[in-house]
Amino acid sequence: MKQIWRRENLYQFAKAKLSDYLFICVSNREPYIHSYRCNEIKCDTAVGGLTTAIEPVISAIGGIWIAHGSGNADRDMVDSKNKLMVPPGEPFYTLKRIWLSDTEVNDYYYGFSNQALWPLCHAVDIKPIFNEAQWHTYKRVNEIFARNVLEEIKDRRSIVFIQDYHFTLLPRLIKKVSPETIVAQFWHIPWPRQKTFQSCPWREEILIGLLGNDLLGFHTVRHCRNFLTTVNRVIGDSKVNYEKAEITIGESKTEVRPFPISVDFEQISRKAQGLDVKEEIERLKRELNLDDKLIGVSIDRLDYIKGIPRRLMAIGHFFEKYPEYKGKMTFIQVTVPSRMDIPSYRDLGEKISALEERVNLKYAMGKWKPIVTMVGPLPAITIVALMSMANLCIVSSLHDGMNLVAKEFVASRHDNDGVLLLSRFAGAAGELGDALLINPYTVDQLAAAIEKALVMPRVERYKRMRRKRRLVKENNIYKWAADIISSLAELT
Ligand code: GDG
Repeated sequence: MKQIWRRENLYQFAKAKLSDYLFICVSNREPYIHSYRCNEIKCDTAVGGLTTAIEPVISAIGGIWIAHGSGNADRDMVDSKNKLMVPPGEPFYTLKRIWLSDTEVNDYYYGFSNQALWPLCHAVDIKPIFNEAQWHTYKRVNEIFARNVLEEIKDRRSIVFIQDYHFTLLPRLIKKVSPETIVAQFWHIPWPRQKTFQSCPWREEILIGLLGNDLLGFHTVRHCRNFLTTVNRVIGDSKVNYEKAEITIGESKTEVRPFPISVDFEQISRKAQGLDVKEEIERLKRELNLDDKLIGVSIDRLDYIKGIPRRLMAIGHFFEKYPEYKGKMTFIQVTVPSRMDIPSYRDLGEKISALEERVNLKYAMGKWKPIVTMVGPLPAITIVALMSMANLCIVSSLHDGMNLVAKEFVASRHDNDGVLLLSRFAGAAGELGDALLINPYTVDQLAAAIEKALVMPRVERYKRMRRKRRLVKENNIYKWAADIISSLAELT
């Protein structure tokens, strides 16, 4: 039996390995966002596992989290240095908020990050837009963050842990001024093939920026390899050692490593067994008229990488091909609107609504309709309830760095039941081979996989789910953080 990482042993481990260092985490999105609602200031926690993984590390070795202050009440909560202590209620670390103008947010976040880098790295239906003005703003915002990070470092021994594609230039900017600082970055999305990346007009600057990192993490070995090959082709004076997964340029060396991100397995599994989840399931079944129905569920941010339109077409196709399920199976689609300032995201929202309407019009019978739509963000308890009550969960991303929903579904199934239909093109497929692996581009195969899931014998469902649960339990979010800390400790 492998060691199971928990909050407590991660805390001890971080303390033992890195306690001489100041730990600075940098991300675009803040772990806590303050907003005015009904004339009161409310605090929301960012969804996803990052905060869960980083907080034990910060609490063990002391540190600061630097992020863009995006809430409309954020400014009213900080001191004169734009800082506040978090989490609210039991504060133990500092959050430093960076202010950006509307133009900066438009060009750096909605522009270069999400209309150039995001589509470039996912390489699916939407093509990147390379806009010179947006690129310049993106550079300026990276410089703003660099100044703020360096202000904190002063001459302290520090580790800077940067999140994601919003900050490709930041590592080099920090290293230039503070070469002894250890800089690491985790890239939460795929890294594309080198040929795809070559279409970026600023590819060299971006790669040189990223090679300011001592350690660069991706979800999968494939993303690491794509990165090594890209650097090998684009940066003439780099030395790429594929065996050691290391890149050297002059004096600087970057280690490239896979760290598959995960979820807090035990917390989700425990939550799923709670009385409140039971009550929430009863409420949902009553309100959505699902009592004797088979249930399918998908939960996604509204993003074109998640393959939602083809999935809805597959639901229609399923009822066409297997009409015996009409009135007996309901598919619940939860979508959380995101990046709605970008035209391709707005178009996607409209396309999805039209498809849902079409499928429902065609197949509805009496009170029953094939697709029930829920618009998020829904409370965490509703998400766990939906996952716990479903016979199957579909993750049909066209391309996805990891996909945490797949792992959360597994963690919530303490009953060992439920079938996961998982896209081969999600990073999670590398670990969760016991899922029904699907090709999200083929609508009829996806429909056939839904039927396969519904007729799968109980023994097989249990066997597959038990194996997946063991895997996610061992490779949980705390192990993700512990593996990164081990690699960082080797650099000290
Ligand atoms: C990026 C990469 C990578 C969703 N709806 C609600 C809700 N959620 C939560 C899910 C899950 C999270 O949001 C979504 O995580 P994903 O991993 O699926 O997707 P991205 O947002 O695209 O994240 C991805 C990830 O970074 C981490 O590295 O896995 O590949 O694209 O936790 O449960 N949570 C609540 N209500 C909702 O309605 N409370």
